[in-house]
Parts: sequence; C-alpha cells; structure tokens
Amino acid sequence: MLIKRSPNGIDLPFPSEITPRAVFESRRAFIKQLALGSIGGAALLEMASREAFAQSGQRLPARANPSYVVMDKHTAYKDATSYNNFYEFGTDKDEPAGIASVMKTRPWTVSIEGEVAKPLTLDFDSLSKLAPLEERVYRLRCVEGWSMVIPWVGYSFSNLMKKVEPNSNAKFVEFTTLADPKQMPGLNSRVLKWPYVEGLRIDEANHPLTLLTFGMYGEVLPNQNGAPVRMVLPWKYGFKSAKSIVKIRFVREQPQTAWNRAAPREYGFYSNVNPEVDHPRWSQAAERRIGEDGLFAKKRKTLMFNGYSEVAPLYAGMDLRKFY
Ligand SMILES: Nc1nc2c(c(=O)[nH]1)N[C@H]1C(S)=C(S)[C@@H](COP(=O)(O)O)O[C@H]1N2
Ligand SMILES: [Mo]
Repeated sequence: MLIKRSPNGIDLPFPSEITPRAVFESRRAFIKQLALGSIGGAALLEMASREAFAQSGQRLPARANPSYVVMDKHTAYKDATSYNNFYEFGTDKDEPAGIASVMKTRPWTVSIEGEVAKPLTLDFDSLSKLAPLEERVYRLRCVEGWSMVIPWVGYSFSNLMKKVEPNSNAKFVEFTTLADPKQMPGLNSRVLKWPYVEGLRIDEANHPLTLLTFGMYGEVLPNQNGAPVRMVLPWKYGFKSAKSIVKIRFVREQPQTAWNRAAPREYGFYSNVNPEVDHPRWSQAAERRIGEDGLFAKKRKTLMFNGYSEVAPLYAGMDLRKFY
C-alpha cells in the first residue's frame, strides 16, 4: 500500500479506495474496545437501540418543490446509503454505513453565531421547523468522479440567515461538524485535521439552491449520510456539503476548510463542479452514476456547475481556473 505524504505531513487524500494504515488500525482498536467491553456492551446496546436506531426510518414529511427537481432517475436508496464518504467513520465507502449506526443524533444542538444580530442555539426539532420542509431532487457530484441523484428534504439556508440577521461584517459562513473520538474511530487518522470544517461565501450561502438538509427519501437522514443535519450544495463537489453540523459561524474572513488545509493545490475553497478544470491527479470531464453506470460503461459528461447554471452570476468576472 502506497501512501503519499504531503510536505506538511498530512496523508494525501483521495482516491480513497486505499485504506490508510492509521485508519485501519484505529478501526481495529475501536472494534477491540467494543469486544473487550470497555465501551460497554449494555451501554452500547442501549445507545444503539434507543438513540440511533430509533431515528432510522423515521418519516420526515415535506412538500415536493418542482422548481428543484432534476429528471434523472433517483439513485437507489440502498446505493445512496451504503456508498458514502464520511471520513470520521473511515475512508472506505462501505464503512460509514456500519460504524456510523451508533452515532448519537439526539439530543443535538446547533449553534449559529458570529457576525449576526441574533445568535441562536437550536435543537433538532426547532431547527428543522424553522421553515417549511421541501423535497428537492438534486444531483451530487463527488470530486472523485462519481455522482448520485437524491431526493433531499430540507429548506433553503437563506431562511436561517433571515432569522439570525448577519451584519455587514459577515462575508463568509463556516460550518463545523461533530468530532467525537468516542463515536468516530476515523478521528485517529491524520488524513484530515478535525473537526471537518467547510465554508461558503455569504452570497453562495444565501443562494436559494443552498439546502440545509434534514432528510432524504422522505425520512430523516441516515447517520452515514450526515444525520441529523447537513448541507447540500449541488453545484459544488460533494465534500463542500458538510455532514452532521454542530456549529454555523458567520465570519469576516474566508474560513480555513479541512480539505483545503490538507491539500490546497487539489481542493480549492470554491470547488465548483467544473469539467474544464482537472484535479491535479485526474480529469473532471466525466463521471460515473452510482448504481447505473457499470465500472466499464461509458462515463457521462460532467456539466459546468453540475448543470446548475443559475449559479453562474455568483462567479461573474472570476477566473475559475484561479479560484478552483
Ligand atoms: N463531516 C463530513 N462531511 C462530509 C464528508 C466527510 O468525510 N465528513 N465527506 C464529503 C464528501 S467527499 C462527499 S462526496 C459527501 C457524500 O455525501 P453522501 O454520503 O450523503 O453521498 O459528503 C461530504 N460531507
Ligand atoms: Mo466527495
């Protein structure tokens, strides 16, 4: 197994088909702890059944919003929930579906703070009821070259912005996600600096497409897809869509994001889907649709902004090769 090292000593991420040794070992340690009972057989069982499993499959009603529906066939629920990137639970695609099932998602609070007139701390129920929930079918394109089509449930992030009233210093929004070593064996890996942080420019955050997301396929989010609340930014590479958010901060300066810190030449702050700008190690011109396009099938062309051309005005006059 070959792991390249970047100059700052952080493992160079992607393609994540490889399992970095540290992750592999931390997973073994975690499983051993489980077996030895130091995480606690009864406690774990209770945690699993009462806190985590109680949420899975719970219906989350929403009104379909036909303005935001792509016509592509929906990715099968099974594929969307078993092929995941969620490095806090390991770098293999099939790991989050198993290991994330014990993540405790209730109670859950999200604090919204920084350059706002009205900071808020909300639990899941109040946050998910802040605006009417909509179902929107979005394409999501991973930077690794695969894509999915998922019916998400959420509301435009702009609704939340209206409630907290960002002031004139607020130029960016920073999203911080859960980093709990007791629940997340992937945190033992140095593949990223934890917690996972993402960011948007304030006008990107305010764009109607930007979805604060609580569910998919008519149900609350499965843990491996970012329960209980995540972002979905369909015109950006998937890693911009942070999962399991605990803090939203309105800030003056462009946030330091996890992927940008780990490999700045490979993952820019903007990371808009752009078939004309290659990743330094592979082309971004085409993609494979999970569950549909077999490994050897002809790939489909990746579209500028993943087909969401309505966001183009956000970047008018910007050199998108420079601001990748
Ligand atoms: N906290 C956190 N959020 C994350 C990630 C992660 O590793 N940790 N992976 C990202 C990447 S690379 C992708 S492609 C999407 C995948 O979302 P999905 O599993 O729901 O398809 O989640 C993004 N959000
Ligand atoms: Mo991704």
